[in-house]
Amino acid sequence: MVDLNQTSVSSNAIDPRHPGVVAAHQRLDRIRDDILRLGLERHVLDLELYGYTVLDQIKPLSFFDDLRSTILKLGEEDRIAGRRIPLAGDRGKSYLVTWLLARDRIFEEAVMAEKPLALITYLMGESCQISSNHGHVRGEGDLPQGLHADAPLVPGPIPEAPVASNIMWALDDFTLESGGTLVVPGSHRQRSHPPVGASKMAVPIEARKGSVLIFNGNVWHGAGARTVAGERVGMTIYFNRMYVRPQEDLNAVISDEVIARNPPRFAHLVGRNNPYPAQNYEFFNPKGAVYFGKTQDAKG
Ligand SMILES: O=C(O)CCC(=O)C(=O)O
Ligand SMILES: [Fe+2]
Repeated sequence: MVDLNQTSVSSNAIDPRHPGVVAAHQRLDRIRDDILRLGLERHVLDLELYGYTVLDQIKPLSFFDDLRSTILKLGEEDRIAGRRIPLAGDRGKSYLVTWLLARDRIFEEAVMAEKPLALITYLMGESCQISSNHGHVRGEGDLPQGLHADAPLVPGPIPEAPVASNIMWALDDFTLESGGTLVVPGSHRQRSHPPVGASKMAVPIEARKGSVLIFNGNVWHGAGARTVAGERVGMTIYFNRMYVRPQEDLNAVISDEVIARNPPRFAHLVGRNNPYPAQNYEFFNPKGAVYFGKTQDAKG
């Protein structure tokens, strides 16, 4: 039994549990301990009830400014190189800036920010990995993004344990007018892609610049239309389970030097330990062997 009240257990009692069961219970304890230590209980309740939550000011505002200016600088480099990715057609103003984690050191600090990562771990388990790290620049006058669940290529009914979940850093104010993210509260329980007309149920997430949004990937959401001048910049760190193919092959481009300067979990997050794909005529990557059992547990 998990010791929910943290009362002491007699030290010479023989634990009848299978070691795999002990490990699964210890995983739950670690997730719970982190949530309590970081004071995130209310956010867990939000995630359960609504499928998303908003964290305030987990870093100084200057860090959000630095992320924003770095994303805009990289987006400009993409434009000059002729590879900028439009989000609302060639005539639209909105665009995506991709592969951020591989392009500037500042994004490593964002990825390892403790509170959002603890909430993602609550949703996705300890073994989850980064699928992509994107800047989302929304300009005035473009149509809203279609509502969707972050479960691309997955046929419904989508799994209850989300295949992906997202952290969205609000690098500008998120409001209805600014083109903030729209969401259908509680829709993560439907386990489906949004039906036609779901946008009539959507509300804007109101979040000041300096906030960080966490979404269960099963919640129906999408960028709203910006109706005021200027740009809304957001940054996603998008996580998936180990069995999902990542949007960006970060493992292939992140060097051992970058791995060495970060906490141990970083290596796992970028895919160093994924059992697949095998290399060098092996059956699977041996570093990933340990995950075969535990990833079948939603929190594993
Ligand atoms: O930009 C946004 O507000 C949402 C982006 C999003 O949900 C996505 O690209 O999957
Ligand atoms: Fe999304």
